[in-house]
Amino acid sequence: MSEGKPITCTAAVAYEAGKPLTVEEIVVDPPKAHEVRIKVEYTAVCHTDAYTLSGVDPEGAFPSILGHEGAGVVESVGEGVTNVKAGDHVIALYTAECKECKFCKSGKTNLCGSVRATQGKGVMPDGTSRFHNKKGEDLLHFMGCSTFSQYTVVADVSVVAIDPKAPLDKTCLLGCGVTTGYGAAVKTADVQKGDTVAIFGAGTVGLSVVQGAHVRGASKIIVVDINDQKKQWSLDFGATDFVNPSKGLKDGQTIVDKLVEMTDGGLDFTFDCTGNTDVMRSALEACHKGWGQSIIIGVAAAGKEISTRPFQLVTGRVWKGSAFGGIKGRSEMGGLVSDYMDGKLKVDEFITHRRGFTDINSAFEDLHHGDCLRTVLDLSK
Ligand code: NAD
Ligand code: AHE
Ligand code: ZN
Repeated sequence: MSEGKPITCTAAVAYEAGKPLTVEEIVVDPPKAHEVRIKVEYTAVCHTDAYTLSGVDPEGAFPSILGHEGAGVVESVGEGVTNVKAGDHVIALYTAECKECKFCKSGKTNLCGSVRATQGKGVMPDGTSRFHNKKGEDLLHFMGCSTFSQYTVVADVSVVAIDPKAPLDKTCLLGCGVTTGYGAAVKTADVQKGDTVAIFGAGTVGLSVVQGAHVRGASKIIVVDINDQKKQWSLDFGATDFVNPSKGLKDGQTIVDKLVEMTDGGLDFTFDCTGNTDVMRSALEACHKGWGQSIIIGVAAAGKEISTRPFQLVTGRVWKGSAFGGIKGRSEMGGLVSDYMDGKLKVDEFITHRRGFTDINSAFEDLHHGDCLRTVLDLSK
């Protein structure tokens, strides 16, 4: 029995920005009150992990254990934990849900105030870390999840139990990319039948927006991506059109001109899934005058700012953002898992690569290739 004792296991440690992760043995302390220790079975690598490792995340701190798209089995729980128990199959939640704070009670947002401040500093809610390397140095947590370790400790508000019949090597993707894009379409934007939609960036997040817009019966779903390899995937997930702005435009035509022309004045909804602030501007300006809404999902580097002429907003276009697709993890993840199990939500289709955990640096390389949506890592290998 490991309960109550430190566990020595393998983790991938980010010691320095811009450097490969170090795969080494670490020590994971037992969970304290209102904490949960999880045996992570599978994790995928999200673009945001690469963003933070690159050094451009204002909240990025080192040494740390990255990873936030993971699923596993509860090994043990600390005092006072009632929402999960040892043996439960779980998904780690980077957007916590305490159900008690001002945010959770507002009914207006999925953002939760309970642990976000300490999460951003890379520590548990009591201000300390559960991770130590063999030299005895503390290692920071990341996004309240740190799934790049065979064992992790999270706050009880940052974990949800799921149907044990659901395969963890697939449902790990619901920890971020798929949920984020799908939720942005069906919750944040609340796309309705017949709406016109454009998605900039066809990675896992963008293609999940496509999936959500398709499920809602959008009449036009235009994907904009600079990589032609994304065309077939876009169509497979339900896009009606694909535009590559680096070659699909007439002389002097901008991507905004092209989209406005294709939609008789602009789109009902656009989504940025690139993190590029110039793209965000185009996405806003491609919205229909009077009512078009542009949803920012992409994460931009420190120092980057968005801009447009205020006239764009005065004339009725709306700029919004979406974190984790507006989904409340503890209340709504069960529904997404059953939709997946019932064949109503595609998840498997995003897994283009599989690797053993110790090959994690290659998984970061995979992200830079057009043939990769998600690499799933098996923590047992
Ligand atoms: P990804 O790298 O797999 O996909 C990005 C896509 O954008 C690629 O297909 C790329 O070819 C395309 N692209 C790049 N520049 C472009 C341009 N100028 N015009 C059109 N297309 C362009 O990434 P992902 O995992 O799908 O994540 C997308 C973004 O969403 C990232 O910024 C990530 O950090 C962010 N993200 C945000 C949330 C959230 O909750 N807000 C959650 C997950 C990911
Ligand atoms: N640390 C960054 C913010 C990064 C960010 O915006 N993260 C998204 C999730 S990305 C998942 O792949 C998010 O949910 N943000 C809301 C939140 O509370 O973090 C920075 O710029 O400081
Ligand atoms: Zn992510």
